Amino acid sequence: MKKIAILNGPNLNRLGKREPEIYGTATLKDLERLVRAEARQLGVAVKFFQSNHEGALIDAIHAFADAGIEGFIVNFGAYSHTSIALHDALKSVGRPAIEVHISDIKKREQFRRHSMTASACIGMISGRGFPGYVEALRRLASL
Ligand code: CA2
Repeated sequence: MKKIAILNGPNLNRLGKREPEIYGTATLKDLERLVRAEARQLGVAVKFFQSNHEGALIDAIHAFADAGIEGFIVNFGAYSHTSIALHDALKSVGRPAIEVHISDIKKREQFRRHSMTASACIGMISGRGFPGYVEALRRLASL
């Protein structure tokens, strides 16, 4: 069975609590339920990890890769726009990753429009809400 890790970065544990006009009203737990349901259909094993800390996300990438994870779905939150270290962490494990953003970062503030981490990924899905994660899972499952 293919194994995929879903990594969520800073503040994504606050989903559903504020800014519903941008991120909706559903929570991170709801997102996990949605992705798990799709994973069952696809016959893929999924692992979830969320952290507000850059180093913890880097450690998780290394640990998941060493444990045999074959692909990553990543939403590094605001670290997407700043973190060369997370870019390098994805490069260091050499597994396909797809970056997901719930909101459309290209249509938001200037400082969100560029992703530092996307160039370490095989694709980016931005602005499609939670279904973006489901789409990313389908793409990785089909590789
Ligand atoms: O659109 C996305 O998925 C983002 O990665 C979400 C990040 C943001 O920094 C990125 O630019 C785009 C923010 C994560 C969640 O932030 C919250 C803010 C208010 C209430 C709940 C979550």
